[in-house]
Amino acid sequence: MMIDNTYLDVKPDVAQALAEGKPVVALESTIISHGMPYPQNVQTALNVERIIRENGAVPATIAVIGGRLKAGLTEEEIEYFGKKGTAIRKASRRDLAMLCARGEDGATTVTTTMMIAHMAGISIFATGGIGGVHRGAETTMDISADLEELAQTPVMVICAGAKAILDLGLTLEYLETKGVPVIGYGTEELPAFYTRTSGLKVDYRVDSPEELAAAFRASKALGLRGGMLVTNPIPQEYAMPLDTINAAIDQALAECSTQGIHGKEITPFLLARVAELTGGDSLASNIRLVYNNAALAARTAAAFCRREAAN
Ligand code: PSU
Ligand code: MN
Repeated sequence: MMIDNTYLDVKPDVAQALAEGKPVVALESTIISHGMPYPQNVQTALNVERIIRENGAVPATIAVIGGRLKAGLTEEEIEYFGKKGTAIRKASRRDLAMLCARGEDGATTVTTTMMIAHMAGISIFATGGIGGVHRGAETTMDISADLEELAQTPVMVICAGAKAILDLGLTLEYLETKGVPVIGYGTEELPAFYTRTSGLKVDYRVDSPEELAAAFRASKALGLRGGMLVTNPIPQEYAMPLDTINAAIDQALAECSTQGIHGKEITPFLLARVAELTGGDSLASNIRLVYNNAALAARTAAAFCRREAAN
């Protein structure tokens, strides 16, 4: 499982858990540096790690520090990422080799977190939302590298769906083309991050961590290359009113185009604007859904380890 990688540093507690066949959950760092303001980002990242431990798994927050691919960060490193924020380069697949060669820092997106998790031998990854096909992609070709990574890297990504800043229908079409199963946890509908519903159907509904583990085990046993996308709806009590969130998204999208924002800046810009326009409410919802995903990921990782041990 573990591959020889001179650029990879697996944190000792993570390495030990992996060696003993114990559950580990990967976490991304772009959500810390680019997805939330300081100090809530650091507080959230540390709470997520605690929740994962409470649910029986070892957390491995993933990042690039000084050109090293880190599978597992210390508290100090999480604090460093949270403070430095958007001054850290958002690192996608295309950035990894340059960062390693130059000894630089990078905040890992869903794409690079999946890559580094896989290099370290970690199968389950929890986050908030994934990137996808942007609205207007038929002319801009703005499609997140996250979708390509899901197509080629065997890691299960547990998220709360994708934000409606994206074209969710096209995102599902793209995932279908790429052979990525989209699973609803306790739901038949694709959740849209702040809301539990989107009006779009997922491929499968699953109701327990054991079922998720069984599906992922089958995917691996079949030698399928890609990942699986689990969409876990935000708990009802933290969901946002649809009108509020849609109004903020429409305004953020309009500003994005009038200000000529492009490339990898688009997603962080939209996320930050939606958060500002909805006041603290969307940040509070965002934090809660990440906690919810972390708990499910830890329980799924535990079920996956039990299943691997039985085989
Ligand atoms: N969507 C969110 N929150 C996030 C991101 C997306 O709701 O924090 C981040 C993730 O790191 C994701 C990345 O992998 O943005 C996608 O960026 P892009 O659209 O540039 O591929
Ligand atoms: Mn993009």
